Amino acid sequence: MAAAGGLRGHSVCSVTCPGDNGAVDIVTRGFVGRRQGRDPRIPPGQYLERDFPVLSAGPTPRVRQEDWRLDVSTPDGEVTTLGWSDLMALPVQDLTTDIHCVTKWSKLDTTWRAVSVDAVLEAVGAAETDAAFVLVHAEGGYTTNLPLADLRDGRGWVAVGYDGAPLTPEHGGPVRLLVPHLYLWKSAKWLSGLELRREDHPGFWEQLGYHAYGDPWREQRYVGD
Ligand SMILES: Nc1nc2c(c(=O)[nH]1)N[C@H]1C(S)=C(S)[C@@H](COP(=O)(O)O)O[C@H]1N2
Ligand SMILES: [Mo]
Repeated sequence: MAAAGGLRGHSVCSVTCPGDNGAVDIVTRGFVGRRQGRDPRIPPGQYLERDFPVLSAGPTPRVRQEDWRLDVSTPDGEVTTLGWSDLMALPVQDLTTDIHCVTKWSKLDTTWRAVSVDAVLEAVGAAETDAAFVLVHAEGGYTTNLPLADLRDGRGWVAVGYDGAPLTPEHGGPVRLLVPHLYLWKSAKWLSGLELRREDHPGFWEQLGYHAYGDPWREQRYVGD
């Protein structure tokens, strides 16, 4: 079940993350902070990142657009599969949003091309369901869980482009999930399945002690936060 390979980019955050240095924090708050201001879009404990770091718990799968498949399954075990051309037949939208990684970087105003999860659920006839949770599956075995409600109403996206170009393999191309209001580990790269479930089931990082929900504004990094 676990994704293969080491935990690249996910050594213990409290030791290795910039922005986690108490001394720097104090200086920022007490002196620099008041003059420079702090962007209110950056959640507590996060720092502003201008690059786009790659964080993958394993090797990068190479999936061609024409080979990409998304299996959407219902709690009763009905599976509907979408391919690339099915996805492209749905409304593709441009969106700008902020993203927040639990390793403490946040990136503002990132631009994506994506289909809403609403449109995907509609297309596979799963919009009406008694499922309350989703276990998201990715090529390579990565999984992550979240309430279905958090993917609805334009809050969850099936992304195919980033910054004016097709999504690169490193960032989850050809297709990744994007759930900007939760920590970015919920945004599964190389999306391969949406398993609609009545009960919650912890995914890869969630089984390793990360928070079941992961709201950056409430700093829900680990179980118990
Ligand atoms: N399939 C898969 N999706 C994944 C991951 C992963 O290891 N495998 N890492 C997650 C984590 S922890 C983060 S922070 C983001 C990183 O996305 P990026 O590499 O595009 O910055 O992807 C998330 N989605
Ligand atoms: Mo992450």
